[in-house]
Amino acid sequence: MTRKSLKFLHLADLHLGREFSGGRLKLPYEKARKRVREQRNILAMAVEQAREAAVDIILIAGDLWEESRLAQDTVAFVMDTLGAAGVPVVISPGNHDYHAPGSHYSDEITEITIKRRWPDNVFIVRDYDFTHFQPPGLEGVVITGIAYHSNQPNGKRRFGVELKPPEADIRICVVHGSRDDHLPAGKMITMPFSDAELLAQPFDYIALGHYHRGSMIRDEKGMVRAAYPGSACALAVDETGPHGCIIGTVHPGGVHPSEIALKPLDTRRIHRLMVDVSGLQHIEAVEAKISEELKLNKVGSQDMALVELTGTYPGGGRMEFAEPFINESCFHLQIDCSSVRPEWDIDDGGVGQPLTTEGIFRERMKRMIEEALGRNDTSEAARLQNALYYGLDALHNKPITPR
Ligand SMILES: [Mn+2]
Repeated sequence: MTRKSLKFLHLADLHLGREFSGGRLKLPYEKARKRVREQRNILAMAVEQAREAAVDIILIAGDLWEESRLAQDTVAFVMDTLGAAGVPVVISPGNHDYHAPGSHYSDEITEITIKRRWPDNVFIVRDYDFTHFQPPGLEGVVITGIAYHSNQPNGKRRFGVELKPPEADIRICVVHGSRDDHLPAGKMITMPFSDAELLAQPFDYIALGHYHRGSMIRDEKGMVRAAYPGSACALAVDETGPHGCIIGTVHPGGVHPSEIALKPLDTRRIHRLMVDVSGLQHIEAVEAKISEELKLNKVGSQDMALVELTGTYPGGGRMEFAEPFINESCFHLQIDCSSVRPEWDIDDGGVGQPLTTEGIFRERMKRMIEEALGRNDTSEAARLQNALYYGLDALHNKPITPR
């Protein structure tokens, strides 16, 4: 029998065990707990999708969980969920869900901790070198995978040499690694590769994991030969847009772009907006402008948003938003006012001799601020800056608001 195609569901970077509190979104405890359950549900939804789309195989390209932060019951949940998939599931462990003698991809460990072994349909790649196998029931298909043994940077260029998987109609590789020239800021480099290195390999499709933003790599014929689905669940403030898994159909030679798509699974999205408050004079106006921007950017009631305010405002970044405004705008609204400057521009003018009381006051304070900065005394400089603004408010008969 010659196999003409294989339908797959490709998932990566779910990061079960991640706590959602902290970070720039600052989710409070109750909302973070809710996200933890939603995140687990995404795995169940992926398996449900696999069933609905009648895929032949599920490919998990690493960071399914964080070995160092696993909740007691996560492994049993994962075993039950993947065990019920009804099709082979291949896992290539990544840097966060590395396979080691003491980690939960080891049957010896799960036998001790939860008295169970991994289900028969789940194939965990446990070799630290490329290994190849034919999944049972899928004639003509060969899968190649490789495991991480720790959460450490790994600069080895594994795709720098030509790999030699056994002959098959369709050959797939499942791997966690870093695409050159696309490394997000602050991301660890693990098993780096270039597009050219990947495309030179004899795989029809390479299921990638590690980068939390999705992308596809096409060959010169326009066929998709590798892809990152991105994180299955929106985890941090820069993970905007839809998050989920890839469903595709691979043929010998690759995946036609019309036969591969991201299937969103996360029911919430993260939005990041900048709003300029210059010219607004009261908090109600600021709230109205933020509401308008949320609407323009289609922030849904179930979504999360970080709004970064810029520009100038009478009191600077000191703003107190009404509770109903914060609570009712969407699931979670975080407003960062730290970049808003008071409306006094202390850098204006300053040419020649100051002629007015205000001019002398500005010059004197600016000099003191510079001297404080010269001593690297930033807190003194900040205090003097506040004093300058208080003084300017007073000289102009403006209300003095605490900074
Ligand atoms: Mn990773």
